[in-house]
Order: sequence, then structure tokens, then C-alpha cells
Amino acid sequence: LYTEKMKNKMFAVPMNLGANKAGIEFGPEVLEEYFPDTFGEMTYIDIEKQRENFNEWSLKYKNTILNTCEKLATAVNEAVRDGYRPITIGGDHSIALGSISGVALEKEVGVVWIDAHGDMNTDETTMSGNIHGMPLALLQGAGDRDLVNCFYEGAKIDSKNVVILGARDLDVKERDVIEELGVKVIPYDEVVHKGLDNVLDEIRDYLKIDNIHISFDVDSVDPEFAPGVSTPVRNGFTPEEMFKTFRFLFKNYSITSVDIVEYNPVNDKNEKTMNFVNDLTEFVLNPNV
Ligand code: HAR
Ligand code: MN
Ligand code: MN
Ligand code: MN
Repeated sequence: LYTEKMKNKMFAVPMNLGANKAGIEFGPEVLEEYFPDTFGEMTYIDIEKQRENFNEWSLKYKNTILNTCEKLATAVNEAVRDGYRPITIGGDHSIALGSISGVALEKEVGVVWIDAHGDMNTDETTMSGNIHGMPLALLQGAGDRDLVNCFYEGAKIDSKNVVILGARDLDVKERDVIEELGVKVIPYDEVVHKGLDNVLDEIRDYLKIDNIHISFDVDSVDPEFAPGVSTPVRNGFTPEEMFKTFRFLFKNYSITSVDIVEYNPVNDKNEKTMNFVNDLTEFVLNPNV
């Protein structure tokens, strides 16, 4: 086991403005209600509504998202300095801008971004204007300057230390950003064709950095098993594959921090997604690999 036993510190960010869809904001409180043993100790980051410029359609709710991400980054940074592993429960994926910024000030980290999407749009390529489609580009210094400079100035992660795993819904212009920055993408298709074990070996050969932040978007999992998301995309991971992936990452890297985002209880069926998110979080909190 590479990852040393670390104490966890959990943060809850009931953000939905990055997705501009209702429902995701209830994720943390539903999890806490059903699974108090897993989620009972979360520190909530308040969403304080800021004045927005509604003419800026390509950066919807930018000011409130930035304010929230800076508060999250401050809290996460303090947790890292105190020797904890911060676990951030979303909320939509825009909050990864805050969690990763908070870690990156203390430690050089690579990122494994597990997602059906790339989240590598900028305000110039986005077709939706939704900021949850942008955090991974912003963290590499691409996109709106104010957001890039969240918590501290400039890029937080080096593109060569980033892998997007499980993608199957990338926008055309988003692909250009990915290519320009040189980010490695392993689409879910490739997992199917090569086999998960081979893909994980490939990640181990590619990511030459000890510290890894895992940013896990629940929509990476197939909607058959995790329908409770805002933007479901067919042909995704099985829960077994995702546990295997997490076990592999915790075994081979020092996992500094984890996000678990985009769980939307309103769209769930038979509490499948809720149960899966709880099981995965239990593993993250106590990773016996
Ligand atoms: N690529 C699309 C956009 O930019 C959809 C992004 C959806 N993102 C998430 N998180 N659900 O991965 O709007
Ligand atoms: Mn995402
Ligand atoms: Mn996604
Ligand atoms: Mn359980």
C-alpha cells in the first residue's frame, strides 16, 4: 500500500450553478441523512450568491462559483497543511477548481479525472456556458483569467501530469483544447478494447508523479448503475471496474485528495447511485487494498 494511512477531512459543497440544473445541490444532505456513519462529519461550504453579469452567457454564475471555490480552496489547503486527506463531496464538478487549487499550493499533484466528459472547455469553446464543463482546463491555466487565478495566480497543475479516464462525450472544440495542452485521454471505449488492467498499467507508466488527486465524476459510471447524475452518458464503467480503478490508484500512488461530484438524487432510481456513492466513499475513507 503506497498511500500512507491518513486521516480524512470531508467537505460538502452543495453547488449546482456550474451545471445550471436543479437537484445536485441536495447530494450532500441526502448522503448525510441516509449514511451518517460515512457522511456525518462533513464541513459545509456555504454558497454565498454574488452579483453576476448575466450578459456574460459563456461563464454562467462565474462570481458565485469563484467565491465558493476560493472558500473551498482555503479550507482544503488548511486541511492539507494539518496532515489530512481532504475529500470533497459535490455538488457539480466546478468545485474541483477549488479543491485542487487548495491542494496544489502545498504539493505538486497530478490529477486523474474520471469522467464521461473532459471538462476542458474554455469560455471561448463552450456551447453551454456551464462552468462545470471547464474546471480541468482552468486548472491548467486555460480560460477565463479570474477563474484561472482562483485562490492563487496561475496554473495549478502541469498538463503532463493529467489523465482523463472514461471520457465518451467530448465537444468538438473542447478536443482542440485537450490537444493543445497535450492532455492524455483514455476514452471508455479504450478501456473496453484494451481491458481495464492494461489501461491501468498504461496510467502507471504515464503518470510519473507520486502525489495524485482523484477527481471522480459519478457520470463516469454507466447510467444503468448510476442514473442519479445530471448529464448521463451511455456506455460507462461498471461499479466493479471503478472499485478496481480506485484500488489500483491507492496502491500505486500517494492519494492526496479526492472529489466525488455530480451525484443528483433527483434523477436516481431505487437509490442505486446513492448506495454506490456511499460504498465508494467508504473505500476512499478506509482504503484497504
Ligand atoms: N461538455 C459539456 C459542456 O461543456 C457538458 C459538460 C458536462 N459536464 C459534467 N461534468 N457533467 O463532467 O457543457
Ligand atoms: Mn465532470
Ligand atoms: Mn461528467
Ligand atoms: Mn456499506
